[in-house]
Amino acid sequence: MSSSLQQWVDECEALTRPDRVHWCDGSDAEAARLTAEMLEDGTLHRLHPSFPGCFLHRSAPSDVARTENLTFICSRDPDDAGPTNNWMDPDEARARVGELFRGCMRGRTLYVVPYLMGPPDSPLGRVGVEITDSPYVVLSMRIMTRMGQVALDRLESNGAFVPGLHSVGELDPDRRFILHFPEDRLIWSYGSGYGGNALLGKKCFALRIASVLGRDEGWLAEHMLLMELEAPGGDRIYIAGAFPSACGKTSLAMLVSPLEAQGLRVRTLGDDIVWMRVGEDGRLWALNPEAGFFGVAPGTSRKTNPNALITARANSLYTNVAVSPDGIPWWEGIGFDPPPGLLDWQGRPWDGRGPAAHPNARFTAPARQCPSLSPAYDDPRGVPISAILFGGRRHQTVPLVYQSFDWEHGVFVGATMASRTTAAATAETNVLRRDPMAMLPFCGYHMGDYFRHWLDIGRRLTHPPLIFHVNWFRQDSAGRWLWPGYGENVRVLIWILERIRGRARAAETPIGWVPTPDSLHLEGLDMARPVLEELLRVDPAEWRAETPGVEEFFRKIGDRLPAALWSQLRALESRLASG
Ligand code: GTP
Ligand code: SPV
Ligand code: MN
Repeated sequence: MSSSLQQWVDECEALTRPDRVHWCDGSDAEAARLTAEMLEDGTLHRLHPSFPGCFLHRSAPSDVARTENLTFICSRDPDDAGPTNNWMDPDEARARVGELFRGCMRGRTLYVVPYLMGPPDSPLGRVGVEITDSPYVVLSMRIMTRMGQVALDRLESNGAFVPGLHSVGELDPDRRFILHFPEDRLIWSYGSGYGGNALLGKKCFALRIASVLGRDEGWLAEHMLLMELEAPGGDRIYIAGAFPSACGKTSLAMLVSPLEAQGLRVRTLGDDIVWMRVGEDGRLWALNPEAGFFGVAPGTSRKTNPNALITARANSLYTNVAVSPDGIPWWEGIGFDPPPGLLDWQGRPWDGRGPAAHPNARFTAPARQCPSLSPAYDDPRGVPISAILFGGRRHQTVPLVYQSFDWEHGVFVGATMASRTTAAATAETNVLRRDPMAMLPFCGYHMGDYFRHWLDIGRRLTHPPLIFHVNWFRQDSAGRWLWPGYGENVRVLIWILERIRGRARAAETPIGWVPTPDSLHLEGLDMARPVLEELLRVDPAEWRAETPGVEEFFRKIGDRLPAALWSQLRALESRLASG
């Protein structure tokens, strides 16, 4: 084992004073032992035998989502964190939060969790080591990453790893900090046991720290799904898509195509994080560094996402869902009535008022169990990307789909996207905010530099993916969805495929290329023509009302915003003025 790893573990042990230290090997026996202990002490609860190997976990009620206000980038220079991140001086952070870690594991076990992000043998793969006092985190990391011996083996070869120190502390939001030290590639997380705050391989490493690595080394770490679209005849293309938290990545990645009989099929590679590099062939290559899905439960049903239900039917954790007295998980939008005697997400008899499951209740399930998993999922090279999608929850203004004019305009589209906030984070929900590339909470450095990095990557691509914006969430004046969504989204993917092939018709508008009504494959879908026209409508007046918000956001980014994006804004304004 690497001596620097042993040294860091010793330091953490001296700081946190655990009663025991356990090095995790990721074995079945280890998982069985931890599970038994957690059943014993009430951290986990058994579920119905028809969910073999599945358990329920209930969080502290004040610890059910990411806490963006308590998440910090601790770069030496505050300017490197940029105006969209919280910043804390690294020395101050070490002193303040070091005090919280001091002795915090007394009476507890310190688990050393080595994990690999990316397929074994992939040049893009990276090792992380999380130290945690939460056995729930250990079990979750075992699902979400390639954990244990496989990571230690990889560590042997070059010794480099991203260290992350985590303690649940007192689970007190007033004593909670999610800290990233980009210069040291180090993560400190104190006071939360919730996924994105506590499973350090995910948002902390694979996005915030990895985005910095990508900036320095010339690649991209993105908050994206990764999917394969198979066309009649067997041709396959790969698509990556960035939608903000709880805006449909898992659902799109696991989509069951209503047109399978016609040879149109979707396969899943990833649902949350993508690492992308420029290949020697001038294409953009992508892989999913994770090994599991930490998916939103509410809204998941046999109709909306059957593959997710199958994936999470065994060997999975359910967090903050409701359960029937005999241990059947239940949540809003699951597609059947609440069983009698339902217990809500806090374990209380549900009185029918308020949600039974927490709106951000989640399942943690192994990717291997996904029926639609693509054979390319753990290809060490990754897959070549033909299209990038940006999207969010937009009730008005934004059409079902449009194509950017080119890479630079596509970067502008991603940089200026906005979405309504969701229960995935603790702040107010359903308010519209700019969330560039769905990375607002996850970019580990200055957002202006991040946009420049995207533009630089584009210059290195001789065969860049086409860039699109999608919006499944447009509403009519009564607040009803205009588009059926879910499986039917494949119809938009078909249009995208045909655009890549140079076949589908499109109308040029001030914001980009929009499908002509007859260019969408809508056979078998009962959609009235006026609804379709409303879905595809681009109203210059509405878009003119949109640009001041973009300008305000660009001013906030400040002088590190690439001039090319200002030019894009001015060009859009002038197209809208004449439109
Ligand atoms: P994170 O894991 O937080 O990053 O979320 P995600 O982007 O993977 O979102 P997910 O697919 O889990 O969807 C979140 C919510 O949006 C669920 O309640 C879904 O049912 C709902 N949703 C997903 N796709 C659609 C769609 O096409 N139309 C509508 N109306 N809702 C959707
Ligand atoms: C998100 O919030 O975007 C998630 C869930 O994917 S978490 O891993 O908790 O960040
Ligand atoms: Mn996410």
